[in-house]
Amino acid sequence: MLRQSGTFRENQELVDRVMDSMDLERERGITIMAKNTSFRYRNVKINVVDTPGHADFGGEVERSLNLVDGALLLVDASEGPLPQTRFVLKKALQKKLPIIVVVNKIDRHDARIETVINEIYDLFIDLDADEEQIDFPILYTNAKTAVAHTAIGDGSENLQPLFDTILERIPGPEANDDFVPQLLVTNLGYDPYVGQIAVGRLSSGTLEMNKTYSMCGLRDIVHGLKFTACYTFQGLQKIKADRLVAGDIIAVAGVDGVQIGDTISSDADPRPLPRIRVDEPTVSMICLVNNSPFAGREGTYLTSLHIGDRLRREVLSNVSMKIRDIGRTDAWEVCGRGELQMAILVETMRREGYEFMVSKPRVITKVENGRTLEPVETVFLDIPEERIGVITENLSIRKGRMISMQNHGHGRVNMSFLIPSRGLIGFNSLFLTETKGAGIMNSLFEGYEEWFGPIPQRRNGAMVADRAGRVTPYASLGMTDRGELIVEVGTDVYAGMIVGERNRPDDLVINIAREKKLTNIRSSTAELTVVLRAPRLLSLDQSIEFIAEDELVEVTPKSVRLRKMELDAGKRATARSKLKMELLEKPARPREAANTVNG
Ligand SMILES: Nc1nc2c(ncn2[C@@H]2O[C@H](COP(=O)(O)OP(=O)(O)OP(=O)(O)O)[C@@H](O)[C@H]2O)c(=O)[nH]1
Ligand SMILES: [Mg+2]
Repeated sequence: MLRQSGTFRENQELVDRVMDSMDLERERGITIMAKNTSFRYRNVKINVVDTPGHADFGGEVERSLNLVDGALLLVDASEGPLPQTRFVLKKALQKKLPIIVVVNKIDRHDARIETVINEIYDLFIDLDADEEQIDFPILYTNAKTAVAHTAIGDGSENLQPLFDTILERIPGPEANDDFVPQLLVTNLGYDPYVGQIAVGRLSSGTLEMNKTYSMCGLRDIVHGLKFTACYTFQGLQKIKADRLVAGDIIAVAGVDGVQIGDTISSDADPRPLPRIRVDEPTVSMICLVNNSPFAGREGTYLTSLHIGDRLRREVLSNVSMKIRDIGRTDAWEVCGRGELQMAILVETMRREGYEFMVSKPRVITKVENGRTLEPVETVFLDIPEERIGVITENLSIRKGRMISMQNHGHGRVNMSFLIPSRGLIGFNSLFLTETKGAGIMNSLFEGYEEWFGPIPQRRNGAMVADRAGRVTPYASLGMTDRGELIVEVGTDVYAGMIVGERNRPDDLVINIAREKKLTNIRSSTAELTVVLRAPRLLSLDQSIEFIAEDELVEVTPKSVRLRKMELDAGKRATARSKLKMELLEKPARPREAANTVNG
């Protein structure tokens, strides 16, 4: 769209996936943060907000809906609508936004356009769309070659049909320059020259440099505000402007302490808009200052001051995340919408030079009328037929109830389960193993239901180093039939660090730094032929999934290590037997006010 609308000069090189500008987005191939851009078509300025598709980032999508007057619903021509399509469409329909359906990837050989369109109609009906909304236009696109069709095979060679449909179907903003200015702050950004910037849509009125305004916060209104810079968006850049007009997506700098949801308005007659509401976080984890024996070796920022500041900064720009004070100076509870969102934050901080530790994510429960409630999700699976048994068994151990099963007769089955979110924590890697990578899983938050009862944790125990040292080939070989190592030969370990997954329940404390005793007898040829199996090195996401309640992931810019919370094996043994009883039998007592219980 940017290229064909002439936003870029002919000779200017435009990289692919230009909106996914964060390193992590490019590496993972997903959009994480909503971003906006604009282009001109037939002399109309069109602002575009690109939103993430993954369910964990629903907060971004919800918030972005405040910026726009219509939505393009992108559906894959072979996958059809996904669970998260339902989530975002529901939110868009509630806002009464006109929808344009875009069936993309029509070039795929497994495209099944007609069926997909029927599925989209079903989805609209299911979500109680009104008649006008159901009367959506459909475009067929190949985003790779940048071609849109109003009808398949209509000979179109560019995106003009899409541009025209946008102008035709999506009304311009109903905004009046003469009214009192109202800017609902929807996003926060940071500019190295001007500092914090507030981004949003100016619903009405104008904003100008050198005039004074007010900021309507959660509790009070601050008067006498002056901007240090005003911007509009053009292509991928912010352009300085002296005057901002109603209806446009804009940014202003110089508003100290501004938060998402605040309204910037007239100084004399402040009129706050309703604050942005997003669904509550469902998952939390504890983030701690690193106190491992290796602390401080690899990170730049490690103190509780650094980490606390960084976490508070995250909450300012990420509405679906919250930080709770847990009455300690070296630990915080980070609450968010899912495991992936948590892992992304940890990875981002690590790249910025932070060093810290995190606990296993757990669900946030509520207490209502004396009953403990927990978040539940529907999980949608598409798996090979022969894996039905093992997947069903694993999900029912995790308290999943099957809702539907469809066998289409070509060796694959679609199933859905209602399951407590708790049961899905750490399920992803097991699912990938059990389906040998041939399964597709999607989940969708449904709401809160009564506590489902105990769910067993990781089946196997950990292999834990009993002393500091360096992993030797000899000791590694000796562990071959005890389980699987997760550290390479030559890795430095400390006492209490996890070096492998045992093939039986309960932890095994081992000396992984053992050297072979020198003897004057030559080793037998049989011994020489034993090959050391490569360790299973865990990614950050896998490490977070792997750890149990009494374990931590130690994260530094260079390493990811797993450890027991209690490094002393003797103390662990006593604590463990006590904790196990409490955790498995019943949900622990909710902490006062915080409404959180141990999973
Ligand atoms: N064959 C084909 N591939 C496409 C088409 N459009 C996009 N793709 C590919 O699909 C993949 C995903 O594209 P993205 O643009 O990241 O998809 P997205 O919807 O933004 O994904 P999220 O932001 O993570 O929700 C990329 O590898 C694209 O090259 C198309 O029309 N045809
Ligand atoms: Mg994207």
